[in-house]
Amino acid sequence: MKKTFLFLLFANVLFAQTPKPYGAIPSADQLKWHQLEYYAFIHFGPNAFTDKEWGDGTEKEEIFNPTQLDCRQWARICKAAGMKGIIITAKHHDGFALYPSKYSTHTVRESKWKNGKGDVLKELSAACKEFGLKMGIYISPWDRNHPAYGTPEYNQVYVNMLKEVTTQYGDLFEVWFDGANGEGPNGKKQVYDFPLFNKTVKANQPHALIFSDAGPDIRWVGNENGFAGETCWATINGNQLFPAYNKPEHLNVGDEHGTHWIPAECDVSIRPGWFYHKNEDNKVKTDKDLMNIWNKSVGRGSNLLLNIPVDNRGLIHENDEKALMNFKNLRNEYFKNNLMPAGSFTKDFSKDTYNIVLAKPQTFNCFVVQEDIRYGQRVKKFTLQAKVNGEWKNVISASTIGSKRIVYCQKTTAKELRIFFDESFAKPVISKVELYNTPE
Ligand code: FUL
Repeated sequence: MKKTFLFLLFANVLFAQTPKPYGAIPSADQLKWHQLEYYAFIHFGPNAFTDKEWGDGTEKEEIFNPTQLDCRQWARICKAAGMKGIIITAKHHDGFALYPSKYSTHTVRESKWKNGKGDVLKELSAACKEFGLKMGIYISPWDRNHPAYGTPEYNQVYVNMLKEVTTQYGDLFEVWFDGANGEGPNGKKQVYDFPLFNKTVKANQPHALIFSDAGPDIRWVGNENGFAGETCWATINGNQLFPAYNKPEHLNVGDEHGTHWIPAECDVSIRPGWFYHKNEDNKVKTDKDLMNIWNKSVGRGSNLLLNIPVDNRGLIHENDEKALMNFKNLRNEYFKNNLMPAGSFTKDFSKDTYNIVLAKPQTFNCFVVQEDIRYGQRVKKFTLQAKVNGEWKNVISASTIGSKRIVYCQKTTAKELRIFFDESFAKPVISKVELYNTPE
C-alpha cells in the first residue's frame, strides 16, 4: 500500500515536471539557436567598392582592396552590441569569394588586398573566436561570374566551395542559402541541387543550422523589414515549402499544428542597402527604429539577423557603430529592471490561468512571456489581466508566445495579475514571465 502510494506520488511529480511534448518540437541545436536571439549579418565584397547592391560578376578583382580591413573591429563592435555571432557573405551573387577558393578565379587571391595572400574568412574566424562569437556563412548559389553556372557541373563547383567553407574555418552555427536564382555570365539559369547542398553542410557541420526559404532548419520570415508575424508559429508544414517559395505571408506566420519546427529568422539591414554605400552614411537606422524591429522579431519568438555593411576601408562605419551602441543602451534601459524577478512573486498555475501575486504593487507597461518550447508551441491566444482598484481589467490581449513574446500596454499599477490562456492546444508550459516599466 505504502509503496503504491509513494510510487503514485513520485509518478505525479515526474509527470508534473516533464510534460508530454505537443506537436513538432525543436531539435537540440534549434533550442540553442533560439537562445542566441540577435546576431550580425555582414555583407562585404566588391560591391563596397563599386557602390552596387548586385555586382554582375564582371568586376575586376583588383578593385577589392580594403586598406584597413580589421575583422577584430567587427567582432569587437558586434560583441559590445550584445550580438552572439556573425554571418558573413563568403560569396555574394557576383561570385567573388572572400577566401582563396580552389574552384574559382574570382577571389581575394586575384585581388590586390594583401598581395593576394589574404583570407577574410580566416581572419573573421580568428576574431570570432577571440571575442566569443559564433560564426556563420552566407554563400550565394547564384553566381554571376562562374563560367559553369547554368550547367549541371556548377552544382558540383558549388558543393566543392561549400566543402571549403564548412571545413576550413572551425565550427559554424548557421549556413545561409539565399533563394535568388538568376542568370549566369552565359545567360543560363541553374537548377540548384539543394538536397545535395544540405547533405554537404550536415556532413561537415552536423550542428550548423541551414537557413533558406524552405528551411530545413530555419525559414525566411517573408520580408526584409525584420518583422515576424504578429501571430508567429515556429511550426510550419515543411512539406509545402520549396526554395524560392512564393508565399511570404505563409512564412511570416507559419502554421498552427505545423508538421515541422522551422522557426523564422528576421533579416534586415541597418541601412537601406545590404552593402556599403557612402550616400547612406546618414541613413543608418536609429536606436528607436531598431527597438521597433526588436519588438517585432525577438519579441515575436524569432531571431534577429541585423546586417551591418562593411565599408571600403574594411571597417564598420562610425555611424553604424554609434547606432548599435545607442540601441544596446536603449535595450538596457527597457529591459534592465524586471519588476517581477524570480522569487518576488507567488504563482498558482491552474488549467488555463496563471495567477501572480507580487510582493508589492508595481507600475508597468511591458510584459514578456516565454513558453518552454522543449514541449512545443502551445498557446494560440492569451490575455493578461491586472487587478486595479479591486477590479480585474484586461491590459493585454495577444496571440502566440513561442520562444518569447514582448507586449506593451498602457501604464498600469497592480499587485495581482493573471494570465488567461484563451486558447492553447495543450496545457501551457510557461518558462518565464517578466514585467517592465519602459520609457515609452
Ligand atoms: C537577398 C539578396 O539578393 C540580397 O542581395 C541580400 O543578400 C539579402 C540578404 O538576400 O535575397
